[in-house]
Amino acid sequence: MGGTSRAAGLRKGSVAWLRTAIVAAAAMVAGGGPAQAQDDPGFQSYMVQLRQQALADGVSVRTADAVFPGLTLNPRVIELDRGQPGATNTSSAIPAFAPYRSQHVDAARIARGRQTYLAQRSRLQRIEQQTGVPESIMVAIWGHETNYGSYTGNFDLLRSLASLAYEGRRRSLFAGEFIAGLKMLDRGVTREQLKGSWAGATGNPQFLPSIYLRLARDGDGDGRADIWNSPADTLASIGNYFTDAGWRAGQPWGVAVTVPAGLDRSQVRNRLVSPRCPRVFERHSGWRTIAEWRALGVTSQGRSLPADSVMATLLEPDGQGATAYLLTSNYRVILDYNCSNFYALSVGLLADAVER
Ligand SMILES: [Ca+2]
Repeated sequence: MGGTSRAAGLRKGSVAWLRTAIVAAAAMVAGGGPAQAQDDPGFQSYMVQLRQQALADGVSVRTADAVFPGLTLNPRVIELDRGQPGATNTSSAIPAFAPYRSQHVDAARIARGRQTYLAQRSRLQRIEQQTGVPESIMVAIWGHETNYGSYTGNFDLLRSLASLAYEGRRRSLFAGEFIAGLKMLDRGVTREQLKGSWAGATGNPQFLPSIYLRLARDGDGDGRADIWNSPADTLASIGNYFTDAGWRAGQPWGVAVTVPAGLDRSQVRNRLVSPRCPRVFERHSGWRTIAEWRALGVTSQGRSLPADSVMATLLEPDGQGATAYLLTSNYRVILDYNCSNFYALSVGLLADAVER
């Protein structure tokens, strides 16, 4: 996130000039010579195929005609995608959570979160009443995704998604997101608004286009779900995402706990392999009720534990002897938003700090 697309800043000129400028910029990024300045021929022939696919899926000819001419490969996006952890299996060592926490749940982000919380209070209360999603969780998601809207990404979203689809590592995912992006234009979103991270997430909540189409909501009643400029629409959309993903009202995301030194971890080991992001879930214990955890000697570090019957897993992100967390099914909802334990823990801890 936070990268800049050369294409984005050049969008206002004539099509011919624009195309020349983009191709030149792309060639500079790629470090290529004049041969590459004609753009990648494989990409252009894939665009012919993608256009057919988009039209067959109901995208209007008008939108297709506005987007496809001039669409070029963005080599920078491919480079960033190949640099992703998981793209190539490198180190399997898991870093400690504590340094990540102090960097991502820092005083500035907490202070800004409190300001946002106070400024949006009446709106947040209304959404919490409707959805059961805590006000502080919605604020913390906004804070983590885009630092409360201060950086939402400058990549031309359709160019990024087309490039990722062409690259092919996850073609059906990105081709689908590209087509969903075209449908956003059909719904009245402007091409100027369609900017975001290199990986195709856009707006304050960093929604992928398919998520926008399915879950973005109009929170201020003007008939549009403007997740780029409207705090009301942003928060209503995040609340709706969490409701859809199964947030249970009245339960916390989790609680910081102390684990007794003698706890036999093999006894609470998780024996299931998650089909979805298994490396994230394999770090969790099996499910036990809060009453069972209590009986095993696990104690809260401050906040009260959920009711005895609530199910929770144990995560020890900094290893044995350090602060651990009992996590409810609501933690899984945060993981649904972004499948990383460090991300989800930080969202929960930021939310706790904001409402304290
Ligand atoms: Ca609106």
